[in-house]
Amino acid sequence: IPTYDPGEIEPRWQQRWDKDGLYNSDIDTSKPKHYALTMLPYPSGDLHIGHWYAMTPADARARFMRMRGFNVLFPMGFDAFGLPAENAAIKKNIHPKTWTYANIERMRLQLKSMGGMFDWRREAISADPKYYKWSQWFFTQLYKHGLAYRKHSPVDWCPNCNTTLAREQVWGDDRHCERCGTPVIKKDLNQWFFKITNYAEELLDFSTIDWPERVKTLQTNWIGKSSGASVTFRTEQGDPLEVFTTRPDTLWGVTFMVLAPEHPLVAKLTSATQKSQVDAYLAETIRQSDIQREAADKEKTGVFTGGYAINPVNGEKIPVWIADYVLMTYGTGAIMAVPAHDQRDFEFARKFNLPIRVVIQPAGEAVIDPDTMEAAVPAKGSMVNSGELTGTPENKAMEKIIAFLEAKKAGHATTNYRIRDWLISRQRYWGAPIPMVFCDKCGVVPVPDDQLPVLLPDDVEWKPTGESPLKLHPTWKKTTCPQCGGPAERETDTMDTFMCSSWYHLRYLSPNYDKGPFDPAEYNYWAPVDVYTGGIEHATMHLIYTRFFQKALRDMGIAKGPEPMLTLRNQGIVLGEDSEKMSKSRGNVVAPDDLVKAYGADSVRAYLMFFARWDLGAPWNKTGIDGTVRWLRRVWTIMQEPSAGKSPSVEAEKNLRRRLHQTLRSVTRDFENFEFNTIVSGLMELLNDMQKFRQENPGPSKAWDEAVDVYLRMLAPVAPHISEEIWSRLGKPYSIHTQKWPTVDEQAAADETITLVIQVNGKVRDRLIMPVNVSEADAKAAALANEAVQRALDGRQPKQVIYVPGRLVNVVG
Ligand code: ANZ
Ligand code: ZN
Repeated sequence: IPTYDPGEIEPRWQQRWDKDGLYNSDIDTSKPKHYALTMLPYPSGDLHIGHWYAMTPADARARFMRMRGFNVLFPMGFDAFGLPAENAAIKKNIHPKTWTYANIERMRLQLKSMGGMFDWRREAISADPKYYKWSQWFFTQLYKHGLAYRKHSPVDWCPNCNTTLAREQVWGDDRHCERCGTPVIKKDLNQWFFKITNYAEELLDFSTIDWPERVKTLQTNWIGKSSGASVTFRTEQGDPLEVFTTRPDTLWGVTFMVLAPEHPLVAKLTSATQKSQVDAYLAETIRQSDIQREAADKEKTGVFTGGYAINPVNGEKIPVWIADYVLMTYGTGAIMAVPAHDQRDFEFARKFNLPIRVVIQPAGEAVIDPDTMEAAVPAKGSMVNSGELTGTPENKAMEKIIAFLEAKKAGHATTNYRIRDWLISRQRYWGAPIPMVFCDKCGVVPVPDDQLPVLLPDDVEWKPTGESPLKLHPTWKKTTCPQCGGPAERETDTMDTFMCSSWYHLRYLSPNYDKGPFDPAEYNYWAPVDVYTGGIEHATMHLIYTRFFQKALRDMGIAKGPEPMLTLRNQGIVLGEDSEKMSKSRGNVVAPDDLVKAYGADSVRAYLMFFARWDLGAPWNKTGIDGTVRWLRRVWTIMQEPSAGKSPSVEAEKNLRRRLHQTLRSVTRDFENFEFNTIVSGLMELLNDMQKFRQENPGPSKAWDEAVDVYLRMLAPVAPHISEEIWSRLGKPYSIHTQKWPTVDEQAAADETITLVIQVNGKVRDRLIMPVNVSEADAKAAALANEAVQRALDGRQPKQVIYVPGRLVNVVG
């Protein structure tokens, strides 16, 4: 047997598989389909160990599913638009397109070196015009269906990246840009939005998908549903002042109201004497973010407007304040303050000496004194000090107050969601141009289908003006109106790249199709995605956006079904050896290429599956990989050693088969459950037993041949090259990857048993089948519980129980 040389074996097989189209997946209605998807990489330049950690097990599982008889689609592509390309362009003076496509070339080769079963014919790159034509088409479809709209609105703006940022792209207390760390500022711009809020309720329904609890919780919190009431107060000037409250049953406890500083009624409510104070406060708060303003530990600030509103339940005159802890972006931007029962209102009341009135009394507790209370009282109990509703028990309070408000025409039950519409506009160059045209006569006009794509011009210049290069381009934005033919201007904003990645799984189905975003025949066969794998960090943005997208496509009649991906699983993170996040600046980055060069892709794949629980991740451990390398070398020699010498006994073969089929059973189950580390450790242990068997029984053996065959099939998804090479050297039919996954022989896998004779006072009463390694206590207990024994004892207590290991139990009594 030659020595194991992955450097020779691996590229050779990769070329062969490629040439034979081994991983082409085409429609085949004779087989059940399985669409396995792993999150596509951003072409940042290098595939890092995290990509391998995420993708190797996904690939192994796709291979496993294929061997189990599914027609598997496992595609790959690149999320190719976005800021880093543009930043690189500015820094290094390379065109974003050049930078991006050079990186894609490089990363594609790296991905190929992994030996993945990607069907490269289906590669999709979101920056290709043939791709973004359809991103643009979706945009116009959403617009035509009322799901895209334009609105003048304040946005978070990164002065360094010169772009708007989504809520999720702003981080930390200092509100810095996710990409570059620069503190963000507010800017007012005309922006495009998608109406994701239309789907807030439906997005809370996870009943048709198998997704991790953590993701479902993160999405549920992100959507942030609360049930309560809308209550309309009236200002002294007679304007309706609507508030959202989750506790309308505390309406008698309202002692002041608070408006967000941006609230439209602030100017009108502000009295002449309070004006200068109000103006000063506005100037100071407007810069802050919602996140800063909402922080619970923040010292409360605010000012009195000098205006009043009338409480609709009792006609009381309530002072109206402004304070930054009330957000304009939630509810109605105004609150009724109930300091006795809401902690934020309580702190505000104490700070500004405002009255506190208890209106909910917890059962069995002493009456609370508002003058001495030190925190808001949880509003659990019956209503007190509440006019005609006083005495209403907790379980009736909501129902009664809603009826009361409706009768007075002062309010009604309502639901509020925290989720905001999806801001799509980016004032950047390297993205899909938003396909809209502005005409003086016709207004906003979508670019007609036959004029798509709106191509991104290559000849742009970067000037540090803060403006998008598209805006500065001398001719690009000048166009004619698709409706009247008159002169018009193009939208110069490009789309958030999360738009492109919301539907990439559909583009994979037919990346060259030009009559629609996807070929309906491919869609009808492959959709939806059966298993999606990727990082938990996408729980709220990408994974909500893509679900919204699917629902919108369904409602527009473009796609079918409520969900894009049926099963989702998240991998953990590979940290640096120092347990820190891997990063160039820390110098703790592990480069997969170096590992592949040193050990071969199969060893790297197997080690990545072995060294941590996939869903948890772990710090990288350099020394561990040696064990994996040694294991594969042993596989190489043991599996290929020719048989010669003494053949095994029937007993020895039986034992080998038991171990083999037990391992097959657990490996199969582990693949199903995404438990990849125990697959590799199971195979390692089985190899030890096989080696021992072979040392004792080196001669020809059917059980041994079966073990080699089954072992290689189990190994194939994990280490596709070495298993193919050994398989072919043993003269088995090409390719191992098109072989069937072996079936567990349950009889062979069953634990070995013995038959115990059960006696009472020396007389045989029954026989029991027990595991071969049954303990004395278990054997005795089984005998005593036996019905025949009970009958023979006839109520007598056993005096003694004798156990003869492996043979009998005698009950004396
Ligand atoms: C009176 C009240 C009494 C409230 C009480 C709570 C407890 P969630 O659950 O997050 O939906 N609120 C409403 N709009 C607000 C805004 N724009 N900015 C800040 N706070 C706002 O919170 C809803 C509650 O948060 C509402 O119910 C309101 O205070 C406050 F014992 O009204 B509540
Ligand atoms: Zn026009």
